[in-house]
Amino acid sequence: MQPTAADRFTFGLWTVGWQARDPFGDATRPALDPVESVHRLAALGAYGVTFHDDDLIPFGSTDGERDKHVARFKDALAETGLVVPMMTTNLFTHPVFKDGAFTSNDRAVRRFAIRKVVRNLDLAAELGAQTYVFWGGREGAESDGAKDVRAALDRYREAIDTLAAYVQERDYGIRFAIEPKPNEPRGDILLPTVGHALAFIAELAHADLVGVNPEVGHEQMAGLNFAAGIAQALWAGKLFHIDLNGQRGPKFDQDLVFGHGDLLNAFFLVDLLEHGAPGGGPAYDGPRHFDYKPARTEDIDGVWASAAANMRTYLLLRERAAAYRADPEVQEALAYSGVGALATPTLGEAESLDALLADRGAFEDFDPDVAGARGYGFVRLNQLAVEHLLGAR
Ligand SMILES: [Mn+2]
Repeated sequence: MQPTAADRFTFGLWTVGWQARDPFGDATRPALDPVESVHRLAALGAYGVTFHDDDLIPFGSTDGERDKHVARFKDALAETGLVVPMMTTNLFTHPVFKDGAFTSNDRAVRRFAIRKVVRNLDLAAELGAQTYVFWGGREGAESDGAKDVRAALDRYREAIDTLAAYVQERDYGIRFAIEPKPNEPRGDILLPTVGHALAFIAELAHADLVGVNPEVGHEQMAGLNFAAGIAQALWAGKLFHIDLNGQRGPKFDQDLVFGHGDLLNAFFLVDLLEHGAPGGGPAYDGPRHFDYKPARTEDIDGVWASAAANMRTYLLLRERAAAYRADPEVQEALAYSGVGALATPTLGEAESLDALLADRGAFEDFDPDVAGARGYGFVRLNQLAVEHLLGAR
C-alpha cells in the first residue's frame, strides 16, 4: 500500500498548507513553506503538486520576489522529481474579487481578473502543466436582484473563450477544467453542478479545450451522487481532472479526507475510475488529485498523516474494487441484474422505428405484467459491494 508516482496522486499546496483559519476561529497551525510541502509530499509517495498563483507567489509580490519564489520552487521539483500537472488562479481571496472576477459587475475587475490568469498561464506552460482549473468561487450573488445571470454567463463565456484562444495561439498544450460548486463562499455560485458546467461548455467557441474538474464534496453539498456525475462527465468526454475529498451530506464544504464522507459512493467512484472503461480498464487516466483540508484539530504531524490517509484510502478502495470485479458471485449477480445488458441498443442494428412498430412481440404480444413481476436483484448486488468494501469477502 505504499503509493508510488505510477499511482499519479497529486495535492494542492493549499491543502496541506491550510493554516486552519475558519469563519469562527484563527489559524491553528503555522504557515508551511511550499518547498517543504514538495519534499514532504514526495517522501509520502505523491506524484505531483498543484497550486493557485498566490499559494506560491503572495498577492502583490514584485517581479523580483516572484522570480525568487518560482526559482526555489523549481529547485524543489528538480530535487524530488515531483511534477505540476495542474495549476489554477486565486480569483477569490483579495477583496477586489468580492463580487466575482470574470463576472463582477465592475468591468475593471473583470479586466484585472483576465490579466491575472494570463500571467499565471504563462507560468503553467513553463512548468509543464497540462490542465488549468477554473473554480469561480466568487462568481455569484447573495440576492437574486444583484446579478443579471444571463449577462454574467455572457461575461464568463467571454473570459473563458478569450483565455482558451490565448493558450491555443501560444500552443501551450493546456486544457481548461471548470470546477462546479453550488455555494460557499457566495450564497449562490454560477455553474453550481457538473450538469450546469457541461451545459455552459457546450456554448463556448473553444468547447473542445474545456472540460470539468468535479469535486466530491461540491456535488454532495447539493445532495447529488458524485459517482453518477463523474459517469456523465466521462460520457461527455469532459472529465479533464478530478478533485477527491470527503463530505457528509448537504452542509458547508467539509473538505474531509477522501473516503471519510460517503465511503460507499467513494468505492463505486474508484471502481468507475479504475475499471469503468468499456473493456474493463481505467476510465480516467489523469491525476488523482486530492483537494481536502487537514482538520483544524490536527497539528503538523496530523497534516502529513491526513495526506497519507487520502492516498492509502484510494489504494485500499482500488484493491477492494478489483476484488469485487473479480468475484464470480458478483459477476453472476451483475448478469442477473442485467447491468451489462443495458449496453445493448434498444433497436436492432439498422432496425427502423417502422420495424419496431411492426414487431408484435414488442407491444401487442408483450406482457407487461410478466416483465413487471421480474426482480432485479439490486439489493443483493449492493450487499456484495458492501461486503467487499468491509473486507468480508
Ligand atoms: Mn477543488
